[in-house]
Amino acid sequence: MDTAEISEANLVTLTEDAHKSSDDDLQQLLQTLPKEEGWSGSSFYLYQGFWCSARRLKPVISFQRHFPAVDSNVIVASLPKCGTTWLKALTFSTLYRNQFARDENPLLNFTPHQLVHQLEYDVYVNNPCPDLETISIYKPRLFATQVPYASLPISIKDSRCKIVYVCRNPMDTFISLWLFIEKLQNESQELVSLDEAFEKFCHGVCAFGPFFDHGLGYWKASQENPKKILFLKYEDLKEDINSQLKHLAMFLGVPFTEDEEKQGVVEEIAKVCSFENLKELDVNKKGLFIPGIPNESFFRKAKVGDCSNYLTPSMVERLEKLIQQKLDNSGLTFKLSSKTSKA
Ligand code: PAP
Repeated sequence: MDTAEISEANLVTLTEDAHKSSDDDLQQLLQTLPKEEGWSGSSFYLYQGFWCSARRLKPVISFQRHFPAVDSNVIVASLPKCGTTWLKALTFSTLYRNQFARDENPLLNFTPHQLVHQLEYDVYVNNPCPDLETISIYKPRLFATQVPYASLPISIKDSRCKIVYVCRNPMDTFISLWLFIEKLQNESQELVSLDEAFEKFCHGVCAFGPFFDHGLGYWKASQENPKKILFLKYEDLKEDINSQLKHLAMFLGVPFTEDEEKQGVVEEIAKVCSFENLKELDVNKKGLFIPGIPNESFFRKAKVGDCSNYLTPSMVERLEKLIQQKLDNSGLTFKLSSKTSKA
């Protein structure tokens, strides 16, 4: 059975199952799901067509079931290692720029992940119905998710809330993810080899993957509803952050005024959110995101094309073929260093 078939079959029974979130129900549900070994010893389960660890599934289901999206909400969406940290910083700084003094951006003292909460991690992890009022003091409320478009809560799709998605070329995403997991590996975990991880990635087995399904889900939705979903690419942000920021502000309904542009507000936001700035801030150099994951692990090299230092020519060829196959006629393309990969 391929991923699509499994997904179809699961959707019917699992939406019902999603209404039960006790641990017993979760265990029962897990037994019905296709299972694969993950990259570092724990298993991934195929839930509604995407791969998810058992630990993550419970908050995902609570999020699906209980998140009460309202029209003013903004959701930042991504796959791990596609630019989540950067997009959180950019969206936060753009959306709330009139709520703090220009030289007092909260990013100077808090990590992007502390300022923009991840729905299926910190928001729903301990409580199926958290009080969202107390989670963020800023309005309109801004949250983040890695759940694929097809599996987002109905309230997000039915309301007029906006989604900003960031995608990254799969080669750099794979290497960034691999190096992140490798660095955090501890003795109790069994990390697969780079070759094995690559096989898994190509078969779609990575957190919230398959990679291509995730990107294409948001891509198609953004094509159908461009006022609701803005699709950004990491490589474009790297290439011209100022115009991407203006685009983002316009999409969010808070365009930069002429005065702001003259005063250099766009450049200021780009600079505060830049890799070079964030990486050197004490708040990002010290402390833990969650136990076992230091804040500094979200800042590595931030280079487009760094994958070429790790992937063999045959791996590159295989991914290029996959890109062609998966993105065929979709209109979605990726920049892999200087060249653009077209479907
Ligand atoms: P997450 O999904 O687990 O939160 P995410 O932020 O998407 O991680 O990915 C981290 C990548 O973004 C790292 O890429 P690298 O491994 O290729 O270096 C990290 O360096 C990069 N990154 C983090 N912050 C920024 C930033 N401000 N600008 C550009 N890239 C960044």
